[in-house]
Amino acid sequence: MVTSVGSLLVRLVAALCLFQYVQAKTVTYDFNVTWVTANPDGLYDRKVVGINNQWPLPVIEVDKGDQLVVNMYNGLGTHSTSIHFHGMFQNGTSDMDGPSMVTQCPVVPGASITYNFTVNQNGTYWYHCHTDYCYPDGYRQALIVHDNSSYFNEMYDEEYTITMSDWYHEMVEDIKFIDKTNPTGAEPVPNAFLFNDTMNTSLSVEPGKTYLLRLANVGAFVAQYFYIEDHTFKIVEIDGVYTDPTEAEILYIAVAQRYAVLVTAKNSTEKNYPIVTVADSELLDTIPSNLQLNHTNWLEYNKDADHPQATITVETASDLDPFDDMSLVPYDHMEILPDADLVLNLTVSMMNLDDGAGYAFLNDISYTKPKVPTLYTVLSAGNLATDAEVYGDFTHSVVLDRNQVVEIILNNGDGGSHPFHFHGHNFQMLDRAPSYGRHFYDYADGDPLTYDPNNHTAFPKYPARRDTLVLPPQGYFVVRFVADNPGVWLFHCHIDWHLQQGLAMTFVEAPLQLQEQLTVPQNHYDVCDAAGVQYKGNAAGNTEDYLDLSGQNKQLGWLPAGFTAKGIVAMVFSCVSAFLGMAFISVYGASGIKTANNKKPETEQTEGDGTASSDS
Ligand SMILES: *[C@@H]1O[C@H](CO)[C@@H](O)[C@H](O)[C@H]1NC(C)=O
Ligand SMILES: *[C@@H]1O[C@H](CO)[C@@H](O)[C@H](O)[C@H]1NC(C)=O
Ligand SMILES: *[C@@H]1O[C@H](CO)[C@@H](O)[C@H](O)[C@H]1NC(C)=O
Ligand SMILES: *[C@@H]1O[C@H](CO)[C@@H](O)[C@H](O)[C@H]1NC(C)=O
Ligand SMILES: *[C@@H]1O[C@H](CO)[C@@H](O)[C@H](O)[C@H]1NC(C)=O
Ligand SMILES: *[C@@H]1O[C@H](CO)[C@@H](O)[C@H](O)[C@H]1NC(C)=O
Ligand SMILES: *[C@@H]1O[C@H](CO)[C@@H](O)[C@H](O)[C@H]1NC(C)=O
Ligand SMILES: *[C@@H]1O[C@H](CO)[C@@H](O)[C@H](O)[C@H]1NC(C)=O
Ligand SMILES: *[C@@H]1O[C@H](CO)[C@@H](O)[C@H](O)[C@H]1NC(C)=O
Ligand SMILES: *[C@@H]1O[C@H](CO)[C@@H](O)[C@H](O)[C@H]1NC(C)=O
Ligand SMILES: *[C@@H]1O[C@H](CO)[C@@H](O)[C@H](O)[C@H]1NC(C)=O
Ligand SMILES: [Cu+2]
Repeated sequence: MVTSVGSLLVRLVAALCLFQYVQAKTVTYDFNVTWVTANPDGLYDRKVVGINNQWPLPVIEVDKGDQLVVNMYNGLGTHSTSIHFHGMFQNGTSDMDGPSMVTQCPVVPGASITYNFTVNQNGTYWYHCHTDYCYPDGYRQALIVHDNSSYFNEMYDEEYTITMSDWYHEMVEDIKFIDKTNPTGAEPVPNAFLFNDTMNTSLSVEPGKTYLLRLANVGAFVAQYFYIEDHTFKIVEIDGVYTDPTEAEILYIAVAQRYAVLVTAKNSTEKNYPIVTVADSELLDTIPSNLQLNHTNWLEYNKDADHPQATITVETASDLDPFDDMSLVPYDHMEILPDADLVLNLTVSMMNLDDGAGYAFLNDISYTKPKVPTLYTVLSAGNLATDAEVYGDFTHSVVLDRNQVVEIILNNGDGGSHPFHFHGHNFQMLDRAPSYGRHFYDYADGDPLTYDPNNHTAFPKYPARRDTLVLPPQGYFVVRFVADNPGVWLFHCHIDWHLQQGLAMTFVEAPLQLQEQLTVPQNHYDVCDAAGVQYKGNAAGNTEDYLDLSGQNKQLGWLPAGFTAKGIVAMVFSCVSAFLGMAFISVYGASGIKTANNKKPETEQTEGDGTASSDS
């Protein structure tokens, strides 16, 4: 329930605590979510999602160990919503994770929900809407977990939180994207790029002091390069994982990724230095002449001195050689996990379905939301919760046993890069090809690389971990994690357009333990009642026979033989680069054209020895 709403109200309630040094407290935010008008790029007034009549939205700030309570009232009138706290493991509170139809029902206009969970992590996170692709409309902001016992706590004087993002003038709903008029699935090109939800700003610094910069790309689509002219910095955290301090000059920050870096100011106050962000134009199908890809903000030593524009020394972003996050070492030196109990071999592809529009697939499945949120299917299915069938064919659910070591091989059969995010976990990054740098895009139009378990680069002893990892164009990555967090967790591309096209799957982790552990608060079920969404039953809403999926939501049919020339041309065009030299693509291609039903292809997975079976 929203009790007091108006201005942002943060109530701090110190909890009774037996331990002298532990000061866990409850931090409460009341969010009244309504439309407001904003013009952060100085080009266009638009409607954005505001909180308590404000935009930019409030940064959520807590200390490690705090209980975070967010009371959200949906005052949008027209749109449903929900909040995902990106990077929070929600260990024991999977119901607080936020994605609609995965762990909760959509919060319809006029309804309220309370999120309430313990924050047992440190570092730089963010929150955003996770219903119907609404965060590009402004519903996103940083979430900082302060930790004054971090190893770098004594190494800096002050900290700054900075978001960067792409920016659209149109509302998401007004952008024609999944549409037969856009058969190639070309992503909407942003109108601008923002630096902390504005432009042309300065971070004031004092000589000799060291600053912790918390950087978060809260955009919907475009990655950005980041550097500060004449300054290097030390990376100390990625996606909430402390790293050994590692010097870097240029970062490549994909959407949803975060970096915390230490920058030491020079001793002289004569000059101000450009903080440069460059949008990765390789991601854009077209670059309108009026789109400013690079931006200068300033490390300001002297506000009366000149604020010079960046001296871009290279012509295009692809010539910038960014720091390769695979080479970072977590500060805790957690060793590589043992060989996996379960290996999933997944391939990303983009194809057209029979409406002529472009969709995205993991092993031929384009995520399609179920009729009952998957978490609620777990909680109502009894022992059948361990049977992936009950979650339906198009949520692409994989059931994990408690504490299994899981390895994901993700091959990219597409010429675009995809920042993949895993809810509820971070993963160990074992291998990726090609690596960041000048050759990152070499394969976009050429022969794809596929991961060969018998011939790969040596895995690191202490692999870097993060919750969002970029899958290179026609390359691959390999990650591992332990299924030690009972819950329902989405694994998806964080380009919001690709999520909308179905580039997602679901991990149902330790469902029987989850049934024992979790009690969903009544207000979450009330949200379902308000939305008219069932909270019992299988993916098709069947509460009698959980193995009967008739009536489930399905992805559209494959392109039938003899589909209009326009459709075929579109499909061939969109897939042409992926076809080259890829044996499995001929199978996909053929099945795509010849079959017109919704038969689910087998998902490749095997137990045990690290090899995965091929298509059956
Ligand atoms: C939310 O804010 C709107 C606009 O200021 C106001 O009309 C409405 O009463 C508020 N709702 C609640 C529940 O406070
Ligand atoms: C930032 O500065 C540029 C260049 O001077 C200008 O074109 C742009 O309008 C400014 N943006 C804002 C939001 O003030
Ligand atoms: C939040 O959860 C804690 C722990 O379960 C509980 O004690 C507390 O009452 C809850 N607070 C709210 C506002 O729901
Ligand atoms: C660290 O943070 C806790 C909780 O906010 C606070 O009680 C404590 O005084 C802080 N310690 C230092 C050394 O700043
Ligand atoms: C949070 O920080 C503390 C102290 O620096 C550290 O011991 C702990 O492992 C960190 N927790 C996580 C989840 O990173
Ligand atoms: C970035 O914006 C947030 C929200 O408005 C603000 O709290 C923060 O101080 C800003 N950061 C800087 C470096 O100005
Ligand atoms: C700045 O001055 C301090 C103290 O004189 C010195 O230790 C430090 O090396 C200087 N830093 C730089 C970057 O010159
Ligand atoms: C960056 O800006 C400079 C000067 O404003 C311009 O000449 C250059 O083409 C821009 N580069 C990119 C990649 O946009
Ligand atoms: C192993 O991979 C490397 C690098 O991709 C390649 O050059 C080499 O031919 C491969 N070796 C075998 C035996 O396949
Ligand atoms: C979740 O909590 C359990 C029990 O405290 C712990 O063993 C596990 O490592 C945690 N998992 C994550 C992802 O935080
Ligand atoms: C993964 O699947 C693809 C497509 O079916 C196949 O080409 C590849 O060999 C498989 N990789 C492994 C490690 O099984
Ligand atoms: Cu993607």
